[in-house]
Amino acid sequence: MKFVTPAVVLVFSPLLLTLLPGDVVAFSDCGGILNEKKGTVRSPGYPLNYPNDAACNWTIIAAVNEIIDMRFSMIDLDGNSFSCPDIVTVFDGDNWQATPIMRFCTLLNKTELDSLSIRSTGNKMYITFTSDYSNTRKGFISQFTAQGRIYFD
Ligand SMILES: [Ca+2]
Repeated sequence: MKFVTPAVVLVFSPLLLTLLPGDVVAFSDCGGILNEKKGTVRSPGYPLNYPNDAACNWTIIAAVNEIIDMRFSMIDLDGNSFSCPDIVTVFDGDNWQATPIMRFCTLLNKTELDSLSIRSTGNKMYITFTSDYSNTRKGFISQFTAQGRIYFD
């Protein structure tokens, strides 16, 4: 009996190490409908790397007389100025046919993140995230706030 515990550890720890950054664990936070006044949208698994082959979409719905302000505090995606295998897009509406506000597929530094201004014109915002079959990174995290249409910064 005294050998059971070490045997279990030996069997399972390589499996756990394999799964941690991988495909199975992370999908619980992949998309949804959000109608809170404030909330968070982040890549699946964050702050671990996002999985390959992810396809997530979030719809934020504010009150009729509100707009949505979104601030990203981290964007780190697999991509560069030549190719965008993993991509986040924010749309000014509630589906992918709405006007895109902004699209990301690389690493942004703090100055770049701070300079972003992402606001809907209406009370809905739609965010998509897709990753391809290889190379994952930290992903992204953002906070959204529903605000009255007339406001001062
Ligand atoms: Ca990738």
